Amino acid sequence: MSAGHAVLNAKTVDECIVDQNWDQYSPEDHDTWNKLFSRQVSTLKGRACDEYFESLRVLGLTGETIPDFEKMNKSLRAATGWEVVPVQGLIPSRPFFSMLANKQFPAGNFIRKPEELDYLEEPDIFHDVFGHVPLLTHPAYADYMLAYGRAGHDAMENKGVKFLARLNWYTIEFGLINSADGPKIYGAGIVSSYGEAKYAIDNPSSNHIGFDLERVLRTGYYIDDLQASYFVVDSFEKLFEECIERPFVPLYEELRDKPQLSPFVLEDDDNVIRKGSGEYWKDFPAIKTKLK
Ligand code: HBI
Ligand code: FE
Repeated sequence: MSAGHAVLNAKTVDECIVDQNWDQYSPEDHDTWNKLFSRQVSTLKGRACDEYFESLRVLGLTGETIPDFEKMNKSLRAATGWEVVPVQGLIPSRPFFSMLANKQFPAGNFIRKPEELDYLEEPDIFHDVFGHVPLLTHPAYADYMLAYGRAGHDAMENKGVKFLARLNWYTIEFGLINSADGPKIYGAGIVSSYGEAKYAIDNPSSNHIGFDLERVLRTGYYIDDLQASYFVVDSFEKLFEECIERPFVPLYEELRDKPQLSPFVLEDDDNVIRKGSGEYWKDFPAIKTKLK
């Protein structure tokens, strides 16, 4: 299977969709999926939320072979009406938001090479299907993803994509959720990452901050490193209520002139669940790449 490549010149949803070509995956591809899946399921034990493991069961996802989207979609549609649609890789924001607003999750159809096991530039089928797709079987989380997609077009018309990308980053990609024994992982970027799954929970470096919509919309991030702060929601229902009750467009106007906040610095009104030691990033050069 050829490596993925962004189709950022595509305009319409149809231009982004490809066949999964499940029969073209090589034995090496299936073996890579199997290795990633088995290692990550054991890494997530005790670190990911119960809802995530329940969603793997609902989807019937196992490590044997790369999932066939058509088969997987039967369980996903039955759970929440969502479906996974194969794309070549990252797609432009407009078709991306349109697909989410249509309960379609665009998943890369390629898998990383064995030598890329621990990090790759672009989301592959493991990041998308093991990371993002399972929780789409959870009704409240699926509703949040639908609302996120619907907010996308308004954001594009009102210079709000930067804010929505931060919301995406600190919930869909790197979110934590409270549980009886502390914050647990649900964000796809951590769920699908061997190193970050351990760092986010076990390593005392990072801050765990109670989710607050305005704080998240103003907080920048680095795309190429572990997080200095993670935001913790109480439940997916609460995340949905907090993010969907307030109209976003006026919020973009209100926040546009306020200074960007840093994930490296706690604010006085942060609901600090865990103050990080900062050990991990203490040697960061003073100016790393600009926070997004
Ligand atoms: N394309 N395939 C794919 N997957 C994503 O998660 C994705 C994308 N394009 C745009 C995008 N995410 C983000 O820029 C938006 O969340 C803002
Ligand atoms: Fe992702």
